[in-house]
Amino acid sequence: MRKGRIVKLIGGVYTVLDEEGKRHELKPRGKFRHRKISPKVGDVAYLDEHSITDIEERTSDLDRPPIANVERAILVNSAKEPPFSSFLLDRFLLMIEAEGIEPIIVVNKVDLLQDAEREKLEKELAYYETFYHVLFLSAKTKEGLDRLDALLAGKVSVFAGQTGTGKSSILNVLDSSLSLKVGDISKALGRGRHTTRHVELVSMGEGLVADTPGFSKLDLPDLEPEEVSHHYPDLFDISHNCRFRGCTHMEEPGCAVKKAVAGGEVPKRRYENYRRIVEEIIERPKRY
Ligand SMILES: Nc1nc2c(ncn2[C@@H]2O[C@H](COP(=O)(O)OP(=O)(O)OP(=O)(O)O)[C@@H](O)[C@H]2O)c(=O)[nH]1
Ligand SMILES: [Mg+2]
Ligand SMILES: [Zn+2]
Repeated sequence: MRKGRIVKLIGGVYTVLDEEGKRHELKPRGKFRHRKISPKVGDVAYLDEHSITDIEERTSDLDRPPIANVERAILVNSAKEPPFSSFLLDRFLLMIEAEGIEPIIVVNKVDLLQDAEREKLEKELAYYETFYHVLFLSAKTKEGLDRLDALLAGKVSVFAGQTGTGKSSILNVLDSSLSLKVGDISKALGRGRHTTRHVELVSMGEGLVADTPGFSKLDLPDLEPEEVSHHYPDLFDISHNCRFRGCTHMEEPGCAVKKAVAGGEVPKRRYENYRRIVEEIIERPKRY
């Protein structure tokens, strides 16, 4: 049986790249309709002449953007236009961490910053560098792109982020033969329109990278309030010293996280973002 990787899905038609580098346009076999899962980009698929007959078990599985089996998520933020938001970054990190995928933080468009603005943003992100790769980039001046290129080598990665942050632009600089469509920023900001319309995996050196449509809103993963900090590398380490097991670090007495925030070890902003996320999880309707 032939095996390959699903690299694209448009209008119900899947493009599968087989092990010999040949592309096939296929539909899934009918049996997928009776199952809860349907194939998605990133899946390792088995195929016959006409259809996808089966897919392998996934090592990771994201719904937004819809992609399976990625090892790294390049979280593309922009320094300006749209403005940098640590709240969005923290939500993003939670979503990726909860799927067991390694996040890489990118701040694109640094060419738009004045020196003082840049200094301020670097300061704000210094804390994250303890736990993650943080890359300041410009698709325009090409600053920082070599470092990103090195992180993509030999891996399956996905570019994800708000619409208009420059995901497609960065990929175009990394590989000029891609010619991905790039948006008009004034339109993107005004109406939250996406330029990229589908998820597509492309070869990049020895690795694979997916460009994805940007989003304007980000769902939170299906977690209980006390589970949220398990996916924060910083808060999780500190939480071993909380008085109560299952501490949500909200109102409980003897909370080591709150103490660390008061002592300045954890930035206030990071904790405030955490609280907003937990509050949102507490308030959202239960899913069954
Ligand atoms: N100044 C500056 N502008 C940039 C940079 N990178 C991208 N842009 C501009 O930002 C706008 C959006 O870029 P895209 O690459 O289409 O953004 P995207 O993240 O792919 O957007 P979606 O496909 O809608 O999710 C375009 O007008 C780009 O020219 C950069 O480093 N500096
Ligand atoms: Mg795009
Ligand atoms: Zn606590």
